[in-house]
Amino acid sequence: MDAARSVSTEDTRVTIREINNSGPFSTLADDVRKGFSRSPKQLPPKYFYDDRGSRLFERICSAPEYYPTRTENALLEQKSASIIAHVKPSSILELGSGSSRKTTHLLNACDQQQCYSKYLPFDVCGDIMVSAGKHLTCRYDWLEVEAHVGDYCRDLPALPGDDGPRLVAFLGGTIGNFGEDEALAFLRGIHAIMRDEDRLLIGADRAKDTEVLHAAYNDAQGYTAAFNLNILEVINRELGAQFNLDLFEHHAFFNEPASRIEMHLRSKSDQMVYIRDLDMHVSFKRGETVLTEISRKFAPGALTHVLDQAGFVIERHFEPGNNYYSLILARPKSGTAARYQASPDRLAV
Ligand code: AVJ
Repeated sequence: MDAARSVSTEDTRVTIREINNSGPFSTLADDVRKGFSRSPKQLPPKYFYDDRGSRLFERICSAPEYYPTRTENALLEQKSASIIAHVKPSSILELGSGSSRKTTHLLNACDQQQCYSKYLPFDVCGDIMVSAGKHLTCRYDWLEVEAHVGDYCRDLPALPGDDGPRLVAFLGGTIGNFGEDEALAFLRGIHAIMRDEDRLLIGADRAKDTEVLHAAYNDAQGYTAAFNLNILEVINRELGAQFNLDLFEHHAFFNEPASRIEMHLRSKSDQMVYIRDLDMHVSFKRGETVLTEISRKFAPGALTHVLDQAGFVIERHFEPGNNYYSLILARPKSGTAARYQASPDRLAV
């Protein structure tokens, strides 16, 4: 069953395929009901990113305390030429492409090396990919953009294959927002759509001084706090809830034993909140917190381990002088990539 729908755009070099266009909030009701029924309460971080949340996230990325974006960007700027020369991709598939800003380093390298790859952004929001795609086709006269709308945790199997090597990019350090099992399952899902000559390019944040980490998630301008609180605004709007944002506060800290940042929303008082569309009353004790995001900070060995478990070997590992961040190029372990190449009887896995 191929439910994908192709939508035409004015720009003939930007096409968009809707694998799943139910939008970012189609699972919100279920997730909110479940998350508020748990103890401790919890919400999935993917709901931060409505229009306002996405703008706040952009602010976070340029805040002086938030080093990951800058660091990854510098690594991509320096290493894209060698990555493209090595992989010679016929297509670049980017999971969670957003504004595609990070991708320009890879595309610049393609341009310089006359490696005319197709670009396949994959995200929940089609509009952003179309406007980013138009921008990119203006900049690169050879570029074709085939945007895919869907949920990259679920819809990867519906992606089209490719004849040449594919570079699958998962940047920004988002792998850190998954728990251990989730991260492994996600990487295995990527592995399942890769062939031997394909490569995974993944960015991950590293463990470092607590003060540096703390500052990155508690920026002085308060962008991270506003970003965190915005998830309540999303629930108010999408589910007719009555959260008063003044009665919650941002709380982010480094959980050192678990090597992860935890972002919470902390209730400033005893309160009861009604969520109309769920017909649900949720009570909060003063000081009680809702976990809204984990952001794991990896040791190099932990990255090698999870990639190994998912069927990858690290081919190149780029890091800055301060070891703040890892940009990793990995390939499927020999003989483990089955799709397209294997004889049909080997596809039953
Ligand atoms: C870029 C999505 C991985 O975990 O650092 C930034 C999101 N949360 N500040 C991260 C985020 C709070 C971010 N990711």
